[in-house]
Amino acid sequence: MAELEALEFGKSDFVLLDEVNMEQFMENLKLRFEMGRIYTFIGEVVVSVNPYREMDIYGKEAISAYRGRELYENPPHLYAVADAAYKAMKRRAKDTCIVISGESGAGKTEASKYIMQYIAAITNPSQREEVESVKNVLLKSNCVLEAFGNAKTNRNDNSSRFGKYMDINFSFSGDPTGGHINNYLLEKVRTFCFTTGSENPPQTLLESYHLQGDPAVYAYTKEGAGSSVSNKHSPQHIHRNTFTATRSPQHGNIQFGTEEEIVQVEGDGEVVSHIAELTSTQPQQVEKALLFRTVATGGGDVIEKGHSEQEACFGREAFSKALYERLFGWIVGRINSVIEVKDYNPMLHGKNTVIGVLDIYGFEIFDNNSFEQFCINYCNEKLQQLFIELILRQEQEEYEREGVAWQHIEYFNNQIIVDLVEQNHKGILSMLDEACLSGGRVTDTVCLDSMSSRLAQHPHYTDRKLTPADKTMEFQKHFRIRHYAGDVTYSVEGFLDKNKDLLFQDFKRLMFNSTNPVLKDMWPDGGLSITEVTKRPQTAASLFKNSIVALVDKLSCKEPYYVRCVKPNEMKSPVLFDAARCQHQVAYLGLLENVRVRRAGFAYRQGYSRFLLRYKMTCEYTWPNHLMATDREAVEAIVTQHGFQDDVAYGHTKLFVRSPRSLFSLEQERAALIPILVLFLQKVWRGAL
Ligand code: AOV
Ligand code: MG
Repeated sequence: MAELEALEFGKSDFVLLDEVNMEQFMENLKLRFEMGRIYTFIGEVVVSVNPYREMDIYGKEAISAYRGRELYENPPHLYAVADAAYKAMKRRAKDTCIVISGESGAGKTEASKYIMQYIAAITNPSQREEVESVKNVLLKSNCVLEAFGNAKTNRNDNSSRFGKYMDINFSFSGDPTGGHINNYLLEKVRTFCFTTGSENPPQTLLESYHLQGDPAVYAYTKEGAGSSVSNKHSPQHIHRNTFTATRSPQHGNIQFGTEEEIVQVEGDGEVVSHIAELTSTQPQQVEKALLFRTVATGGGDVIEKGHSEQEACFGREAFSKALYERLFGWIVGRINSVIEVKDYNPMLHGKNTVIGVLDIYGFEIFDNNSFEQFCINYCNEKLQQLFIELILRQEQEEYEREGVAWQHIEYFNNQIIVDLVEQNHKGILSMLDEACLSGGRVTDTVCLDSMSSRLAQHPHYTDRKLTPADKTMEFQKHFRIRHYAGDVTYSVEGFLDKNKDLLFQDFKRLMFNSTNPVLKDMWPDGGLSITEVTKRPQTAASLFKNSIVALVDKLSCKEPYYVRCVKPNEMKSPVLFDAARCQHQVAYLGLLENVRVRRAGFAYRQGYSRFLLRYKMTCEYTWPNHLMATDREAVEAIVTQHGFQDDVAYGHTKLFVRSPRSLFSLEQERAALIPILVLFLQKVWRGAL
């Protein structure tokens, strides 16, 4: 079947290209996109090009065509990868993960949803109620999370503004028993840099929140007013706007003024009392939290210090962001508490295995790149490192270790950029933290100057001031990193504040004292007194780094499957294949190297004894036991009997098989033999033989 595909729609696996070079790769990718074949394999990796139109390839028929089949039996599809990950998990009791990568708008989130749908569709054939309910929550949680965590950006109408890693737990019988969601770096700055669409929630709902339907009335939403979002995702957008309209805009409309050197909230107090009502707190307490902060003096006294106007504005914004972040975290926590595996007993239920699905924001280059883009792009560097680690390097190293003839393939190792960002003491993150912890004196530009002098020699770092042409005032606040995916110029403005991520304890206490138990629940740290609060809370960057390092650790102990998403054009067009843009992505995703490694390499490998255990029944010399000197010789006998001796290499401990088709024929023969064998054994047991 795959061969037929290849004739009509280009090569279904890039490994089958006549020659591995960029030209042929791109020609094949373009041809397939134009023929509506959006998926192509590189071995077990699926390359996906966003079709920007509805495709009739995800229905029930497709699901049953891929179910339980080998990767090469069907045309390339997300379902093939999902099935492979599922099979490995079920047959070999392996934890697996599916890593979906690609830039913003390339189709990662859509892919993750199809994968989840597939897994849901092929499990629990007996429709057991408790399994169905877990599946339901897993599938539907997406909609809730998107409603609160997605936004329209200039690159994607429905862009995920948070990273998501979902573990799905499976029972011994292969049915989902629960799961866990980790979310990463929610972009909370959008609570007041609002660029989303303008659909309105129902009027009655708005009124209950003391809101007007027109976003232009609110400081936090007026920027986005008038922009429209395509209706395709309407329900989600309504949820989203319900949220953004309910909490943040009120805050934005609080203005501060100074009278006789005392900072006050302007106006008649109406907005403050609305906020108090919505958060189930007292207006006086809201006002106090907005205008004062409690500080511990050196002598151990606790005093209240009035804010300057600027500090009050800063506090207000930090409070809006924190409300949003905590609400999002609370929602994720609620979902987790419903789907967490309960009453798990390994003795009773067997090994609990996991499939992880990672959908995390893609590499981002905007017109103005700030701290958020810096973190997102760092995360993508880490994932690329994992890809190199797992697919490219391990592969090469294994051939060398096993003594199998092998031609070394050159690839760009981005470790140097990862180090530039995260190395202790010497990396950018450490320098940012240093600046944040050194008190209020260090400004963004001072920090940039220090960074630039320390990193002047680094091949992937440029201080824009160094380029004579850029010596304008504006560029004095920028630095540039040569990422594996391209150059990105970051504006350092706001880096330190965003990294400190400071929220005055007074706001936490305010919310902790809310009479609404749900809100109170979101702010447990509000119960601490000012003297108990740690002096040096972790910075946003170090928290993020730790979470990404933990994520990479989690992924690296699982068997990985990859979906590499490509965005065909910037216009969201279903017909335009922007060759230059695509080629750039193919290059930085390392797809060509991936093909080379794959082609030079072997699709399948197995230790001799395990191979023997699985296939010895297919050969007269090895069944039921072989009499040869070593397992390796026995394996040679199987391979020779099946006639694919030219398709293999013998390593020190493992057999390497070049083409999966050889193995496939072996699998088929084994599958055909099993029923005969079972009959035979039954007869033996019954004493008939
Ligand atoms: P992303 O997750 O990779 O971006 P999405 O998965 O949100 O990108 O895809 C962007 C848009 O492309 C979707 O809203 C769909 O309109 C369209 N699209 C993607 N994949 C398909 C598909 N298989 N079939 C039909 N349409 C598709 V970001 O979240 O911005 O990095 O942070
Ligand atoms: Mg997304």
